[in-house]
Amino acid sequence: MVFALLKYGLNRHYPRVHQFPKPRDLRPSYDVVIIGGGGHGLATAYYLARDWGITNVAVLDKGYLGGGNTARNTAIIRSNYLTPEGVRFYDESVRLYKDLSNDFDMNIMYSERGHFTLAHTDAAIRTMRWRAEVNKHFGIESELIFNDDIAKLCPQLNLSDKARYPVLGALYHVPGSIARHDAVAWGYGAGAAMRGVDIHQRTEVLSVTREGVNGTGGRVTGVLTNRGPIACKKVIQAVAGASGQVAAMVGMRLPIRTIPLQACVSQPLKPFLDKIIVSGSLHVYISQSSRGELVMGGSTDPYSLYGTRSTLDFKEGLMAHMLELFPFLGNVKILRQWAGMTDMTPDFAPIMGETQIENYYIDAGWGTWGFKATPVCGKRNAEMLATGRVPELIQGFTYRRFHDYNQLGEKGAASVGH
Ligand code: PYC
Repeated sequence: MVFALLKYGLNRHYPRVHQFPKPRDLRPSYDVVIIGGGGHGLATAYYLARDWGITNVAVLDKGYLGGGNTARNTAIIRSNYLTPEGVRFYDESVRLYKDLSNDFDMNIMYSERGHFTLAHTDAAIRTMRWRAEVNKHFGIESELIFNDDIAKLCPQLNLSDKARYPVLGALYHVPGSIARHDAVAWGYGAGAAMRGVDIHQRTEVLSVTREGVNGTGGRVTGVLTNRGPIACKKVIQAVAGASGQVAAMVGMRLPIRTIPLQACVSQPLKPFLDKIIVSGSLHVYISQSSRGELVMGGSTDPYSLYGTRSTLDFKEGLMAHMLELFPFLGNVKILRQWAGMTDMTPDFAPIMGETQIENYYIDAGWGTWGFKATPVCGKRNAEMLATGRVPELIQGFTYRRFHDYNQLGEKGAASVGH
């Protein structure tokens, strides 16, 4: 505290200016092109510049910075996964998140809340116990608790045994947190741009140019955009919601289905809920933001679609389930509703790393869990692009697992009903 006061009080450059430099023209060539200016793409650019000194980098986005799923998620951060690969990966992300406000010198409003995944059946209790054991094995604070303890930690929750699906227990994950999602994108974007990375909005990639193409292989030489061609040494795609379409430009067919996920917020209420509550069986998740709004979502829509429209159906179903958990919220009004597009893989784990195209890398398959992976994706993508080696932490997420029957089986850790 004293050190921070001195550091800032005596610093002529404080408060630091977080403005983005003026957009530049497209350069004819870059070392690295990142397709997608959402959290993952911007974080990759940030760590490339900060940790590896690689700044001849372009981030291309067909819309605006952080305007896709980064702006549409419900900002939950956790590492209570089921597989060792998932737990270790998201644990690194949580650790990076905790320092992000300091790294950026900008408040991302990281708030540790504690995260409850409710179990309403014996089968769910078994999965929660399993997750708790895997988590503890990797030093992560998660445990299976029962209703006496739930009532102490979250007295607002309806724990009546007369409920339609009574709560039997919960996986309680202490580090579960929320953060301001836009601030995460701005922090990474500004940090990358201030170090010399070019961020080009409204710049759509129309095709990826390759040489030596034989079937689906070859080597990347550049991209063609709506603003002209760019030559480059390496390309990574990080375009949640459009992963299949962009991968198709290099002849890759991903095992992904794109499905809308809707969410909404209520009018602001006096703070009453300082925990994150999830029930996959009731298709509900909820937290209260620092503005007092209840941030809520349910299950994915029951069909594949490239669309972000909202439906009354979703809202009615979600509210009915919400009231089972919090019956006293009956008069609360909904303020806004929206949707994002989730790229679902068959094993509910992401696809990261190299592809069969030389120098073409992928960051995809983020389903309903992409926001929480933002820092670790940026950090490890940057390492991979800089060194040419796939970091051990993400090797399990290779697309090859679908050829080699090495799927991961992360479905039991999805918060969202499917
Ligand atoms: O995976 O924690 C999660 C989540 C919450 C809402 C959407 N995904």
